[in-house]
Amino acid sequence: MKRIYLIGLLAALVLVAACGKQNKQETDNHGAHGGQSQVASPSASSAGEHGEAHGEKHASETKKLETNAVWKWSEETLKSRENTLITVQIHDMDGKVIEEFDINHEKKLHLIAVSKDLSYFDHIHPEYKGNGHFEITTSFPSGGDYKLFADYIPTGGSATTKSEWIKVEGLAAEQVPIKPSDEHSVIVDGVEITLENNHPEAGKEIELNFKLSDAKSKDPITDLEPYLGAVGHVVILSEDTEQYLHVHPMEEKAKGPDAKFMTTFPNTGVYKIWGQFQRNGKTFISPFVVEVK
Ligand SMILES: [Cu+2]
Repeated sequence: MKRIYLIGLLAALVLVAACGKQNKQETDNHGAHGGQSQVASPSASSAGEHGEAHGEKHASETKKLETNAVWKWSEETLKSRENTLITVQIHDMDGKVIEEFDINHEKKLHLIAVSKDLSYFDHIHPEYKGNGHFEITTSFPSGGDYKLFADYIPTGGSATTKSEWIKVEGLAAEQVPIKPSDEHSVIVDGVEITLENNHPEAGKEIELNFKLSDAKSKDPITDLEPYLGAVGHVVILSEDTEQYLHVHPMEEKAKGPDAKFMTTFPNTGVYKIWGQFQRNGKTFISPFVVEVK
């Protein structure tokens, strides 16, 4: 009697396991059970490890998962050069917490902070605390208005950017005009970076090629290290900070002297481009201002 009971139980367990598998497949195929994060979690994290796949992923995404970000800071009044804890809570449009995020460029969420005149740029990575909650302690160099951008992909959704203005008390830095420059090269940390093909047209896909050479010897740089899993990372903002552009490296494994990225400027106007690269364990930022016609 006991043995029969055990066999029955075993059979039931096997059945349950098989059903579980099938359910998971259905979830993956139809994405109908968005709430079942426990089921979706293993596939989500493994997919994120393959950075190369993410370009294709954008193209094949058809589902629409809308999300929102709620920003909070620990201090009531923020002061320049003083630490503040910034938290970002991501939820869907019904206020339900988003649990799962695709890993994009090695991170679940990228936080970009810029001053209103775009002269200050910071790219940081808040820690994921679970339940759609990210946090990071940071500070701002001077008084003024800053805009924060959270860049993330909710699993089952597409690349999302949410922003918030933040006011910082303290001595303001001198405003720098955002002007397209005739010079297409900058020198940062002994590296000369030239932005080629920088006559972009609105609505047309363009390849942005950063060419890197030693500022003194003019020798091509060929020892770039991966930064966030690729040859570099590029952030682009329109002058009015309304347009945040997603940029995709062409050859992630490139080491220089060329670092190529694809993007499309949506409108005419002035845009600022920040290319971030890494060499000898140190990252450096090359800023450019271009006019899109
Ligand atoms: Cu980032």
